[in-house]
Amino acid sequence: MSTTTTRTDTYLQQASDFSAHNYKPLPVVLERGEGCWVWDVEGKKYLDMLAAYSAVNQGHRHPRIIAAAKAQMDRITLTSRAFHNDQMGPFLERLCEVTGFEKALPMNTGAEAVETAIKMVRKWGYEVKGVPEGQAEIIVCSGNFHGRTTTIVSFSDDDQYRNGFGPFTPGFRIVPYGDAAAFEKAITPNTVGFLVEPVQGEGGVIVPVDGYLGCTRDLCREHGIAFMADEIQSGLGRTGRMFACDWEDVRPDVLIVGKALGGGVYPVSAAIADSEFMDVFHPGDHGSTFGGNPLGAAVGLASLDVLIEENLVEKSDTLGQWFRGELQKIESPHVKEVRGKGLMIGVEIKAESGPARPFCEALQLRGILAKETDRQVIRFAPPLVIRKETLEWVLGEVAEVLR
Ligand code: IF1
Repeated sequence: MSTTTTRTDTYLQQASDFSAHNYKPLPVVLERGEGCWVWDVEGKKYLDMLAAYSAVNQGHRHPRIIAAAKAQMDRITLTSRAFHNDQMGPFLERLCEVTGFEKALPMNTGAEAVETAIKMVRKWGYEVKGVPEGQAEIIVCSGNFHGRTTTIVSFSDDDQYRNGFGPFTPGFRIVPYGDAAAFEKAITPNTVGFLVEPVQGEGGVIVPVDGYLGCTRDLCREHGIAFMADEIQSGLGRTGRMFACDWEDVRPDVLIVGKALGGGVYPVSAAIADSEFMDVFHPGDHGSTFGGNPLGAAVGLASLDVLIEENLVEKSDTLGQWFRGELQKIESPHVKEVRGKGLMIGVEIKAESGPARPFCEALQLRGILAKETDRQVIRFAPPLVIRKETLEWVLGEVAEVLR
């Protein structure tokens, strides 16, 4: 029997032949995106309920962000920091204005911004706090995900992220997420920082008990420890506030942003802090070829403008509350819990019902792209521009799949 080879098959084979197998993507090959929708090479339309892990909060190819990118491409795209460019200053001023901090150090990927924050806080520990050289400790949480560099996976407690990548960077202590008493017990005179996701993404959309951020923030102030919020995924409107820390009115000492800062168009990230921390960096201490480049800066500025002028934070809050409530009403023998904040939502599948992956595959057949996280959790994190009518359709499909 002749089997026709589809375009999808051709692309899957090519990816398998020539790419490292460091992912197991759903077998769908996308070629176009607009707003919340993407199309595969067979012409099939899908609703994107992942938004590239919250890097596409403004929707695919937002016209204003694309226009900013195209316009900048016709001027200058990369100078390196050996020279100044006319886009970085306006972008960083806007970023500081939106976040309420004095200075920002621009990088590209989230991991680079996390590494920047670690280096900043360690050096602050030695030069300002007076911790003995080489003794700085940073407390992190179980179930953390902060990136994939060897230093960052050094403090992961997920074996898959660490296996085979040693030797690891010392100077990190892991405490249970959400447990302020455990955090306090882990503090030593050499503790310089606490690195935490205000809502854990990859850990399975874990929202800490109310007051956790405020309590640990106070303990940090009491002990002269830098509270470092990794808002790379939870930030920029994802949880229904500009930053997830805002839910507890917590102002971190160091704010780490990425993903949606690049509007789904270009990698833009930053470590943001007041001068007390930022001024430990002197020329030549730290940098990156692309960090602060004019194209990324123009895109970053447009990404922030769209987020604010289209009121996407408010939309995430109201739509997310409604959507979560509706998901909770679905009668299903498989659902253990629906949790999240804003449009950062996880539907935990009971262990006896097997992993979340088959449910994501069933959703794919119905034209919905969602990705499991932490094996048991279906993550729903659509672009924040999604319309309520679209989510009403999603609810019908999800209800059938979950039943
Ligand atoms: C992958 C996870 C999500 C992040 C937080 C830093 C970073 C991320 C809170 C690093 C990146 C991405 C990375 C991507 C899949 C995705 C992910 F599953 F890995 F954990 F979203 F939950 N802090 N998360 O979520 O930013 O260097 O990637 O720009 O590595 O598989 P990055």
